[in-house]
Amino acid sequence: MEQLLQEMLQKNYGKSISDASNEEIYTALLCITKEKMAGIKRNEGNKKLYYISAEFLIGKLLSNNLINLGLFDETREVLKNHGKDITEIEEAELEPSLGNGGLGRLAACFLDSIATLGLPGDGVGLNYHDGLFRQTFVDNKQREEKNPWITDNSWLTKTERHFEVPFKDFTLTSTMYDIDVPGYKNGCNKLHLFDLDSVDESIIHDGIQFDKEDIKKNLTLFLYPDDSDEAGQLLRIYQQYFMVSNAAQLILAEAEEKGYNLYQLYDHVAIQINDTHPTMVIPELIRLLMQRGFNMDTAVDVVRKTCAYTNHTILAEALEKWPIHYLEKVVPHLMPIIRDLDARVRRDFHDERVYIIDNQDRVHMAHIDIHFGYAVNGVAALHTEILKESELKPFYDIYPEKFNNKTNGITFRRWLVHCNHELSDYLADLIGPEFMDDASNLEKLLAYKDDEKVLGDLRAIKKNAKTALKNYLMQTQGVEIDENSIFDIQIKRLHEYKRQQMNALYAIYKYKEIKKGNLPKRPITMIFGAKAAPAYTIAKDIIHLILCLQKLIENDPAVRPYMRIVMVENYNVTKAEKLIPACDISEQISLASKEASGTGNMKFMLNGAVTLGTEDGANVEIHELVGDENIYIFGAKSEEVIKLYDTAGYNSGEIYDNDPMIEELVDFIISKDLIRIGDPVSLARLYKEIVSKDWFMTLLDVKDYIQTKEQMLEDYEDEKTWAKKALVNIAKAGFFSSDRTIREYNEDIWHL
Ligand code: F55
Repeated sequence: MEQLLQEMLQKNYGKSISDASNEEIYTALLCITKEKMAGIKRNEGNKKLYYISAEFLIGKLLSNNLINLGLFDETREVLKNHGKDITEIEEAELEPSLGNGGLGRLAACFLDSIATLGLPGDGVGLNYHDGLFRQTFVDNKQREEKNPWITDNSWLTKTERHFEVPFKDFTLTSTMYDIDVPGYKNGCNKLHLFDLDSVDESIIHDGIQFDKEDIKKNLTLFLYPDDSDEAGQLLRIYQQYFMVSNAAQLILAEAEEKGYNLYQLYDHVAIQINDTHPTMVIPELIRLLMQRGFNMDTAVDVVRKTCAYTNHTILAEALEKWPIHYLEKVVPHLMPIIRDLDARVRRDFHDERVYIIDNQDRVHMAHIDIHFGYAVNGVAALHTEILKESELKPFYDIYPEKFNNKTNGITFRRWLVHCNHELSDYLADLIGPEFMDDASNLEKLLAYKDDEKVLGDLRAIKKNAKTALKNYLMQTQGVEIDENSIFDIQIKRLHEYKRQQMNALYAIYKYKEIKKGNLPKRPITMIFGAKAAPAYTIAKDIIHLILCLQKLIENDPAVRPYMRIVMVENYNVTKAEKLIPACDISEQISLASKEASGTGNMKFMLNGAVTLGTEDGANVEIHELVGDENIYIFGAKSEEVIKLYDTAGYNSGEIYDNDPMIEELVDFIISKDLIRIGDPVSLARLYKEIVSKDWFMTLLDVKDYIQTKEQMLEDYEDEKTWAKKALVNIAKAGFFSSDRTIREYNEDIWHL
């Protein structure tokens, strides 16, 4: 590596390693790594997976690629010998924000595991130039700005592949860009990102505003920020069709190049549809096969044996239903096929709940996937049960054999080895490095459960990570936190069902206790990180509340020494990598039944944090694995919640009226103390939402939540017992390796 780097820097800049800037070294390492990846073998086989996803939240790639290529330690050493620090060099890399949150990050973890297991499988998505917006805070509110990441030298490689994508009023020619995905000690796959040459970043103005109708200039500018903005919905359909038409054409082109018989496409190709965003690949493939001479019945049959669908949510508002007239405006040539598919369903099943086109002329995308794919999976055990028993019950009754669970996972290369070198090096010394190849080996750690030396070492590693985070927050946001305080962290998209507002009510509780003189034994640092969809008003109000509370405490010398709130600006993968190793308490407090899985919960436990959570999503499985002693569970169970919804039995106003403590906490949102700092309109809107609606039942669980969190803070003081909990969490995290998840996908669904 030393010689390669020297030569590259000499050639490009005429400089030595010691003289080169961090940016120059980063660029040189990027070029070297790309060349290495081009040289390793591609994963091949008789059957290949195409993982189609509107989002791939890949994060920065330099370190991860070096780790997977087995070059990381050497590179770090070489740099160190020349007075350079690899973590500072990584700062020069821009993070591509090609995802909203969990769904996009899952796709990225999956690509890593697919390559690592040596399976032939490529990702297919879009090359958003500005990704998801960059978040800044101005006047205690979120502001959105563009988030460019593509530079002259990047991980993208422009290819010679182009396809014609037909829309109603014009046809667009695509260009395919590739990013190499090296497996850990294994071969390479690719992430194919489609783009349009005519996209024009200069049409963006005032943050993230642009002409939504100028499709040729805007198609791949931004990632759809998971919002309800109607003006953006047509653009979203343009994006989706552009993605899947390219994917379908690529799949057929590769199959034809290999000489496969398209009538047996399913022997050579599996297509995974990541949520309903790529659903139009089904009618598009049917259309393309019919262009090649298939009759409709045969095309439907072949496509049905090729496509599988993953569901990531039961929230009704997140299940895509496109009005027919939207589709007619963008892709009229798909409508006859979609109508034909609907007619087939109506012919075979006399139950309007499973029709593709409903009586309001809307196309239910998930229904297409379930009828015309061969597998449907949820992303955690509880989630899959809810799909089978309630949300998708009519479909489960028809196709029980299609339904299966695939509990999510995370790649340990990024979420342990890369983000927490100290812990992973320590574990490798203590229990041997085998856990890197087979994560279940982490259980060997259980042998040290009562070993005081090991427990002390784990505490010291946590403390170092907390100090590193303290320094990072000082440098990036100018806030100073106390590394001896308890770090309590909630980082995830801002959504009412994830209940950041409940955590804020805890902050109000704690603030008032401190004001009353009930001082905690140890200070607490409450850290939040979350972006809100630009059109999601209440989510933005919750951010505003948290930022106002942060200010209030900052300016109160009587409270500040005992509690702090830090809202991290522009939460993203890079920030997650710094926050997660430093966490003591992992906040996973969604309303039971609403969080399909969660994957942050897995990252935290792997890094020795203890979960404070509801029995929701994968928390249920974490609970089963670590046992009652090593997790803090509170709140209503999912059956109870589902019943409350079914019977309209929840009334937040009643709870508020009858519980003086809750009333006091909620009233604080519109107190003089906060109104003085914040925007009265925003705070009043949030207050009203909670007392008159509270759709995600914050007030149902808030007391149990506060009590459980208080218990946790008390238990933290028994350092040894706490360290033991941390150890058990690390030891039991192996199940949540995405290598396990992908093995299951392959055994049960893909058969590569
Ligand atoms: C993005 C765009 C649209 Cl239009 C709708 C939803 C999303 C999105 O980001 N969803 C998402 O992240 N879902 C999450 O998927 C994770 C991976 O399966 C789960 O762990 C998590 O529970 C779920 O909310």
